[in-house]
Amino acid sequence: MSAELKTTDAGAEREMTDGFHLIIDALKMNGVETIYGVPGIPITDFGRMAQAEGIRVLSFRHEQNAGYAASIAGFLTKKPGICLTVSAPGFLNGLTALAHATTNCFPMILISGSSEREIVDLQQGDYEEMDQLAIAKPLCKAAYRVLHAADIGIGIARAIRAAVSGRPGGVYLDLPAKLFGQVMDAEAGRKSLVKVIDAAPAQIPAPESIKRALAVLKSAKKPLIILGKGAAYAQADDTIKAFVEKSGVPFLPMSMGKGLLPDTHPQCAGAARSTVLAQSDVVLLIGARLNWLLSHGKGKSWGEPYSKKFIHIDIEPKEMDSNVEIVAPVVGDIGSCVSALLAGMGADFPQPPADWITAVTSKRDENVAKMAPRLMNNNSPMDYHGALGVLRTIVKERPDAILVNEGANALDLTRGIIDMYQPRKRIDVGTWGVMGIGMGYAVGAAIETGKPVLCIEGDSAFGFSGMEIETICRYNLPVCVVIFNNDGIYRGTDVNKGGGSDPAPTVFVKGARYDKMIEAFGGVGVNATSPDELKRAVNAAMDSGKPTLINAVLDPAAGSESGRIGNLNPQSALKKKK
Ligand SMILES: Cc1ncc(C[n+]2csc(CCOP(=O)(O)OP(=O)(O)O)c2C)c(N)n1
Ligand SMILES: [Mg+2]
Repeated sequence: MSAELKTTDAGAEREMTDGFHLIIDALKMNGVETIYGVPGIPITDFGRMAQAEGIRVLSFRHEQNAGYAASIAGFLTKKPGICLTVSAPGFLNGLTALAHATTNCFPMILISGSSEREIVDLQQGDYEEMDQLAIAKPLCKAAYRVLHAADIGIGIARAIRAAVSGRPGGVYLDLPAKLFGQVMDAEAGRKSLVKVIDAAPAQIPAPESIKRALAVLKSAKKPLIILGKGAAYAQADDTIKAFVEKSGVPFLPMSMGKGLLPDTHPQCAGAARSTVLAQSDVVLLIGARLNWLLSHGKGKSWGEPYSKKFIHIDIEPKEMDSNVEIVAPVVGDIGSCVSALLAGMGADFPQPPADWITAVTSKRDENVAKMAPRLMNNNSPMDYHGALGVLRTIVKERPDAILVNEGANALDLTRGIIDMYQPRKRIDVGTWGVMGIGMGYAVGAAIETGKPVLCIEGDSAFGFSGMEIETICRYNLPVCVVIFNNDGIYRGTDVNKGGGSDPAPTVFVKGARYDKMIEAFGGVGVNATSPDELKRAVNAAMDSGKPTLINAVLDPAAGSESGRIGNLNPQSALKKKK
């Protein structure tokens, strides 16, 4: 613990400490090793001191990216990722990532300095005045403010527990500027710190819920398991694999659930998605919500009017019956629930009917075979399939690398084409389909895992966090960014229908050379015009570990409106005008 001697009014020498050091001590006591943030008043000195005390303090160019790094750190480690921001504008920049963490159920704490309470509350116009606590509250799982140095220990303990227990999420911790300088007796300070014991206690499912779930699964003629990112988060990889394999049931991984079992596993139904969704009769959801990503569990893609039964494993009871009836809710943490299911299966759990397995595997094999020749083209300029064909092989050869992915076509086609082999290796836009996670995730993943990172980025997607390539170079992180440059959002061929000189809203500078950006910071830039060139450049980057940015020149006409979700664009009830 850091403290110093001070002479009190009574003249006696006492060891004293302050808010700065109590926060650092509380974080360290609870295992926080890294802070992601942007410095400024009132947290500049705090960052310096935290670094001096052995916490890794990573400084970004924009708080949103620091926040995304913290959020993915939470997903990858099951410990809250910490983002540190200045008041008002810095806080607001970080808030998007905090809301993103909450929506995606990632544990994260946004710690923000704030201005003088007395002035803020009377709205007297303080430097960066804002009632941050009130603004954060509706956007996160919990929000707290600490006013007294003696409460720092309990405040940080509450924030940590709130972030990781139950369904994880984002927590806001408001630290007014005055708090940092508050002084108190060091011994009392030491005693005020709280080490959080069992921050995310196991939540054991009710035995009858397990029996019910197994009975429903047993009755299935066409069962399906869906693995969501909650299943990946749980770090119950061996139990989940054992359960899925023992059941013999085809499984469908959601985007960030890919790799829990390899996409090449004989039971993987990823390439037969529409068939299994429409035709299954019993669906077991493990850490996957029936939100828009699964068409809310109803409608044409689920084969309606044909109906099916859902078994749902989730830690949040409110998730049950959120969109459709759940006939077998299993509420608890995923590790405990799946262990209980596995134990309850006994030795002679029936395998799914052979005709269902044959139907699923033949559809999958047919789709995989259909795709294969498209992935082998060496066209220049490239199309998505040619570029992804080589990247797919690179990921296969380097299964422990982390894949970051965002864009529209760049996202959907990568997700469909690139097989994953290990859990928590694919990290992407998540529940909101948000652009901007790219470089923040890359930094967070490289720091937290020590593994090489490959980012596959749409040219628009990259732009949201592009300045962080300086951060990547500054910390010399093993990150290779591939930009699928098709000159715009969805594609680069739109024209201004008004006929003026402005380009269409979806179109960017033609023939942009993103590779030159990283050269400004000492990284390696490559312009790749064919799959062969792309392959060479990515392999070199992954071998060297040097920060690299590859401008992959795609045909501007490659890509479709909104990738795979063009159907979500609103259409007028009126006939289209010319
Ligand atoms: C924060 C945010 N702003 C805007 C969007 C809307 N949006 C969806 S995809 C996309 C970019 C798609 O273009 P690109 O990344 O170049 O991928 P492409 O389809 O061209 O491969 C945008 C702007 C979003 N999802 N998130
Ligand atoms: Mg694009």
